Amino acid sequence: MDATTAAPPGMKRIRGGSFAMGSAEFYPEERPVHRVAVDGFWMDRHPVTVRDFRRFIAETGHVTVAERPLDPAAYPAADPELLVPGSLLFRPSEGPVDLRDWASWWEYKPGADWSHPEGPDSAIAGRQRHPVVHVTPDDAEAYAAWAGKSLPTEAEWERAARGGLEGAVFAWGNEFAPRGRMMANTWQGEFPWQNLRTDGYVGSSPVGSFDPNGFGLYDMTGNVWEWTADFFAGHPGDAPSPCCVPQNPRVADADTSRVAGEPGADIPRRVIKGGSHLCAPNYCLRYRPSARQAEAVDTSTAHIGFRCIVRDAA
Ligand SMILES: [Ca+2]
Ligand SMILES: [Cu+2]
Repeated sequence: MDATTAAPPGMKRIRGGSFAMGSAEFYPEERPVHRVAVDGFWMDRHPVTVRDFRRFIAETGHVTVAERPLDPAAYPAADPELLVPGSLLFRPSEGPVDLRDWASWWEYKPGADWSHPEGPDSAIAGRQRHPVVHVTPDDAEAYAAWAGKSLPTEAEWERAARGGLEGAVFAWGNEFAPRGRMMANTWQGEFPWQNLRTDGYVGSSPVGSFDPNGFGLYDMTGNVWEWTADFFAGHPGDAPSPCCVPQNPRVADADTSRVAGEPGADIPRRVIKGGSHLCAPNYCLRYRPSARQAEAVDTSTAHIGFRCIVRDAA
C-alpha cells in the first residue's frame, strides 16, 4: 500500500521523513535528542476502543493475559493469593503520599480485565468508545494480527505523535493549554489524591474528545498509555552525520530492557508512550511525544491501551 492508495478505514497517513527524537529538557531516559528517519505509514486515528476489541474477542476467542491463571513457578516471590487472574487498578489516596510508593495507588484486582475494567462487578456498558485497557503486548499483537496491522515502533509512534512539529514540547506546540484550552486528558491537581478534572474527565475519556494533532490523530497524548513494538533501551547518541541517521530503527532485543538485580528483572519490558489520565505535573510530566516509560510485558493496567499501524508493502 502506498501513499496514493485510499486510506484504510479509520487510519491516517503519517508521512515519512527524519525528525528529532527525544528531549533534553525533561526526564533522563528521553536523552539524548537524536535524528531518526521513518518511512511513511498508516496509523489508527485513535486508540483501539472497547468496541473494536470486543469484535476481535468475539471472532477469535482470544483470552487476554489478565484472564489467564498465573504460573506460581514464574512468580516464586509472589503471594499465592495474588496468583489469580486480574489486573492493576488505580485507587486515589486520601491525601498526599510518598510518591515513590506506587503501591499506595495501584491495587491488584482479581477479576479485573478488559470487559470488567473496574473489577468483576463492573462492565463495559457506557465505555464502548473508551480505549480498551487491561491489555498486554501479547493481547495487542494478537489484535493487530487479526486486524492485518502491526504495533508501531517507538520511532514510528513518536514521529506520528509530533504531528509534523519539530522539537515541540507537546503534540500541539509548546504551551500546555493554549489560550486556556485543554488539549488532552491528563491529571490536573496533586496526584494521587486531588483530581481537579479541569479537562472534564476523572478517568479515561471517549476517544476523540480532544482536538487531533497535525496528522489528524486523536489521543496521542494522555487518556491511556500505548504499547509499542520496542523493548526498552536507552536512546542511542546522535548519528555523526546525515549519512548515518537510523532508518526505521527498532529495539527487538529483550535483553536490553532488563534491569539486573531488580525484582522482576527476568521479565522483559516494552516502551509505552503518550502518558495517561494519571499523569500529573507533580508526579509524571509524561504527556509529551518524547516521554517514554518501561513497562513489564506481563503487566496490564487500567491506563494502558494501544493503537496499530499499517506499513507500506516493501
Ligand atoms: Ca483528566
Ligand atoms: Cu504518567
